[in-house]
Amino acid sequence: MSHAASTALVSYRRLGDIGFIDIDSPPVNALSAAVRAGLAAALDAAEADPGVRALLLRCRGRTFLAGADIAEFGGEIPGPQLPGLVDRIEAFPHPVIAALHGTALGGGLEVAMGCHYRIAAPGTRLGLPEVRLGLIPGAGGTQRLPRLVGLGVAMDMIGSGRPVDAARALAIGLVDRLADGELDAAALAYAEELVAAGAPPRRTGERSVDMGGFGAADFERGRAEARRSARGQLAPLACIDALEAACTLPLADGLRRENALFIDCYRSPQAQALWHVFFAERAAGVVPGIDAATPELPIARAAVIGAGTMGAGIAVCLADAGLPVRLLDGSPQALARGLKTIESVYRGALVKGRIDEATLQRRLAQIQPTERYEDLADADLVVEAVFESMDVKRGVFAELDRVCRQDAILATNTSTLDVDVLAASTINPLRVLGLHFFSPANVMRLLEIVRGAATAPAVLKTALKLSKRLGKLGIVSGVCYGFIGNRMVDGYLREAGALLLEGATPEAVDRAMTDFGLAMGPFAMQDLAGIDVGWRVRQEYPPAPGLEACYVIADRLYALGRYGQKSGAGYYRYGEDRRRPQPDAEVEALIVEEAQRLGIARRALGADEIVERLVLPLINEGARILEEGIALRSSDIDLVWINGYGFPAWRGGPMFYADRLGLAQVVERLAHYAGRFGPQWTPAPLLRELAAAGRRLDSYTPSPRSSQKDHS
Ligand code: T1G
Repeated sequence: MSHAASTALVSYRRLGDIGFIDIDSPPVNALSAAVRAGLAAALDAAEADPGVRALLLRCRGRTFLAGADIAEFGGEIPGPQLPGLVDRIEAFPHPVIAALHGTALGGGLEVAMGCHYRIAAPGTRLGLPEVRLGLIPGAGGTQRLPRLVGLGVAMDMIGSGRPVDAARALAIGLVDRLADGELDAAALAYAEELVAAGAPPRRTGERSVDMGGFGAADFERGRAEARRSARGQLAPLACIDALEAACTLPLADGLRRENALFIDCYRSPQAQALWHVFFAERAAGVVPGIDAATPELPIARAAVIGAGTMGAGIAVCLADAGLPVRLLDGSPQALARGLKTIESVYRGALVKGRIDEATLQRRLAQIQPTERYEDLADADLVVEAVFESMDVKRGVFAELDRVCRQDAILATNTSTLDVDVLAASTINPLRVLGLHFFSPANVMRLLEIVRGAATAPAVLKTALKLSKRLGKLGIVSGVCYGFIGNRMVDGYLREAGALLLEGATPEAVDRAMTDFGLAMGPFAMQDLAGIDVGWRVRQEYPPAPGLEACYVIADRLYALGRYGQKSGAGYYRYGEDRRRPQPDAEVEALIVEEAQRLGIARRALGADEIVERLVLPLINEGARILEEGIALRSSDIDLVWINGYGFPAWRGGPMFYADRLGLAQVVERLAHYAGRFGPQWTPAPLLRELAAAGRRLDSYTPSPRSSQKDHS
């Protein structure tokens, strides 16, 4: 056997006419510098091998190449560059066949598109998700994909970053064949068939783009849509620029244009923020005290208590994960309403083509209503989602103690109440924790998993696995008022209320925050959540002395019955289309009146001050949450705000944003406002400590905490 070449991760060898390049770099064959170097050496060997008639590129392990090595991102990219390697594969004088399984993503799919033929195992997912990392495909993907699948499909795949499955890839011409049976055998047979047929190298780059009737105006429309739906983001616009180049420039010039656009994105803070989010999501599941040896409890049957909006949404989540669900409510009317809500959710999904009629019927059959606690006796997991009152919840848990098996997990969906107090009211607090879903529960990806002082490791591990099974992003929080997300909302909404009295309008504040990148500003958010909900929480947790004024507008709106979208008016007025808030002069007048009554001189406030006054309280409270060990790491706080409160991922979340600003500046600005407005702005001790040491929040790991309930 001659012309073989092998590095630790990549090998080349030939059997008969067929050369094999095998890549084996666990866990996901990321195209690290070492893999690229190995690939370069393998190509050297193959190019020098006179006996090769076709080249088969394969990966070992659970997936084909999952793209560039994101862990290498940040500085200069070392070693052989991927675009050059893809060009060498495309230029190879004999057919090169890519055998795809698991995922072929980003640079991995670009390598496959540099190959001349592609065969995929059924179920393989193929995509160019770079835009989700603040990038564009940088190894020819924006030039070769439209040549293979046409401009329309390429725009959608590159603009959304969404992968397609193998069957769809075959239908759009992205792969040539689906493997029938074992992939290695099918791929080898395909290579031998191509050699026997004398098939030529089929270079994607030599094809032209089927524009499918697209014209220059369509690119402009695409840019306008990207500016609207991805406000402030660079990569979505760069994707369109690169695709336009694929349609207007020869391949070599198109590749140069792509590379220039790629480098612009690569150097942008937005990309760095999204890489942070990528690894933050992977780190979130790592919890002290939980490891491979920690037992996991089986969950085959679930139950939900309370058929209100949250209960119904949670039941849908559990059913969508394949679980039979008992939905309990003491009121037959509420139960009927809950079932109606559930049916309307599934009918909506049917209309949108997300499910078919058979699935709808199956899901509805999975969710069985009951008014009897005894019907929950065989549940492995019970999620309580009743009215937010400690007495009501204690009553429910007492019933669960009576009917449920001792190893059943009892979870509360409370958003503010003390999980430890509730757990202590049961006979076995070890099996109690919080599962705080966000509304609508079947849509929102975030799940705060609230670890009580007594929660057993097995129960916590089971909850973490369950969150993945539900397609949720599970973030572990300790017990305190409002856990991570809602606790931070307090300061944010307090300042929003103060800004109104000082001269801003609800729409100016909301616009400043949406221009900053939030999905929605604080006033539209309160109108969505319900001004009455905020008022009720303030009855249980009154504002700190001296800060009452910050809530005076909200209290006045409540007194007027202006609860927000649900009552047709709140900070805004709402017509038929509840999503279109209309500024309301009545609210403006009310604000001016209250400012006068409180003797507050109103002034013009710029967007920068508005953003600073709202984001700094998030950072400050986030730092307290971190130093108390309520959150395990600052990136968990970022994920809560990105997935639960619409904080822009391309800014990395409030804590990452703080690290980018520099903690010294953050502390200086907080102290500035403390001087102007009072101790509520006092910088958190952790911020001062880290700023003084020149450290970042993401370098801080809180000491393992015992339950601290004294968060005042
Ligand atoms: N680089 C580095 N590490 C990666 C990685 C990558 N591309 N993908 C996964 N990992 C690590 C991950 O951090 C985790 O590590 C472990 O692998 C398992 O991942 C030029 C520039 C492939 C679908 O965006 O979507 O190519 O936590 O837990 O749920 O145009 O990982 O165990 O230490 O996610 O089975 C484009 C990113 C890059 C794909 C598997 N590629 N990866 O999901 O496992 S940009 C991507 C994924 C690019 C070119 C450009 C998923 C997965 P740890 P996991 P999973």
